[in-house]
Amino acid sequence: MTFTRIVLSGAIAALIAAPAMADEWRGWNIHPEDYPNSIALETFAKEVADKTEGRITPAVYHNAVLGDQPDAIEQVRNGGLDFANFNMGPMGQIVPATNVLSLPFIFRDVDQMHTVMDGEIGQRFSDALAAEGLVALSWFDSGSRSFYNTKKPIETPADVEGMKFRVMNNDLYVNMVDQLGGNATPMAYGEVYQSLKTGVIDGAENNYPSYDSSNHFEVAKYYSITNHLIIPECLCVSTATWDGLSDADKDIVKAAAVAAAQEQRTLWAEREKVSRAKVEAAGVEINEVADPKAFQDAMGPVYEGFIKANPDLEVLITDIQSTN
Ligand code: GTR
Repeated sequence: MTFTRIVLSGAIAALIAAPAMADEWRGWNIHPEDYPNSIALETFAKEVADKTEGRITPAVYHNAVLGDQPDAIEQVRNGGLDFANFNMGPMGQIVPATNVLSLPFIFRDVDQMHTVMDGEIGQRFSDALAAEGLVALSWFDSGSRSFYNTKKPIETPADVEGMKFRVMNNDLYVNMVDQLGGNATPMAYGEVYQSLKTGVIDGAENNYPSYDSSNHFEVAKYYSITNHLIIPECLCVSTATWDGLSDADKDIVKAAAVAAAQEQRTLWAEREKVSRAKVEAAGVEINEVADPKAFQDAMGPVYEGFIKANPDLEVLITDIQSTN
């Protein structure tokens, strides 16, 4: 046997013996490990690893350790990260159609949001995301968002006047707070606690689970139920990652994402109650606003400005509004 033949047969034997290299996926998550979204992402990861028999091993990085949300969206788009759970709020700056989901009071309630997102209209948003490098495989619940602050209960739009609120990174939210007479500061989620504590801002807005898990309730003790935003969240995979999958693996990944969303929605409903009870027990003052319609009426100019700037998106608004 010549030297070349010995080396070659050795190399072939090593190849046969070595298990196929696993495809290690990196996933971004903003929330801590015990949050409903985090638990569902872990279920997704486990399901994909199990069903592909370890050929794909997704790992979830919690607590935004891989960067803040706008950066992470870019990373998933360019294939630097493989998957993530994104809120559609910051997505609007990149995929304009998704701004429709950030219009205040666009959905009547969370059930209507799910009907819309799980149906044909949701597919239109998925198509818009796909054109920008993001494959939305399923939709998570994010409840509804209300204002909270360090100063006083908000009863009417006039109470917002002169107050400084943190908003997510999207011009629509700046306009929303402007129309109520307040000042809006776009800021990364991770900076809000300290900014509330030091008085850089007076308040922010979010759902109960995030208000709780971010500990904002410790420093901003007035939570006023405005329910002004109901924003869906996606479980998104990078198009670069998705395109590299066989059809059979696409089916596995899609099914795992749908199952994860089902789990997330169940956990979410429970967590909303738990978080509300927790913040109340910690001394948070929760109030229903006196006239919810007054807040809704104040949003007229937000809609008018949006439709003027995006006439092609008006049909999405009317289609959502006419969905039961
Ligand atoms: C949460 C949402 C996060 C993030 C955060 C924020 O409700 O789940 O993705 O958008 O709000 O306010 O930045």
